[in-house]
Amino acid sequence: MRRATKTLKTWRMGAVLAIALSLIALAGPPASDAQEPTFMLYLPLGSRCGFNYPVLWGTVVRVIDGDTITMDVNGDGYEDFHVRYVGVNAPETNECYGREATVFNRQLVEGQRVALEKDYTEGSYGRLLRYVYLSDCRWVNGVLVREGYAKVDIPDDSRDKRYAAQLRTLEEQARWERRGGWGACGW
Ligand SMILES: [Ca+2]
Repeated sequence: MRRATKTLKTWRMGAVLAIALSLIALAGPPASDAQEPTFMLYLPLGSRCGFNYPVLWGTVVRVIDGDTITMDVNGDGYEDFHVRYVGVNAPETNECYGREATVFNRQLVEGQRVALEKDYTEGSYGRLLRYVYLSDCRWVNGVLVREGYAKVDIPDDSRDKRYAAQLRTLEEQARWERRGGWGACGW
């Protein structure tokens, strides 16, 4: 009788342990911060960016429009090339919300130190296609889409689809909330 009780207790403890272990297995390993920040729109200033791909740091010299900037990467203050944000398209300055997009982009990045990440396409000489991150880790391409200053622009035959799903999710949120051009221009 006594022995049976003890066996039952041992069995129970074993079961509890097995359940606990399987729960830990389901939860997976703790998330590494190296995997997340590329999709973060608003990380607190000073947080570390954990980039998944190589980036090139530089300073934004000039904002051309809602999706194009010029960069100084060798530190002499003069622009070295243009960067076109990849995966997104902001309205032209003569189109609805084009002026607003330019102003917003300027407030966001002009004079800022930013990191550039390439997807598949380099871009043509002097005009590189890149994802852009602020030093506080905000993802510029994503912010523009999320706030309704740009739409996702990834043609079917594009090879630059690394963050297509994330961009489309952000666009859906912007459209749902009628942000920026979605409300003002009936995109
Ligand atoms: Ca330069």
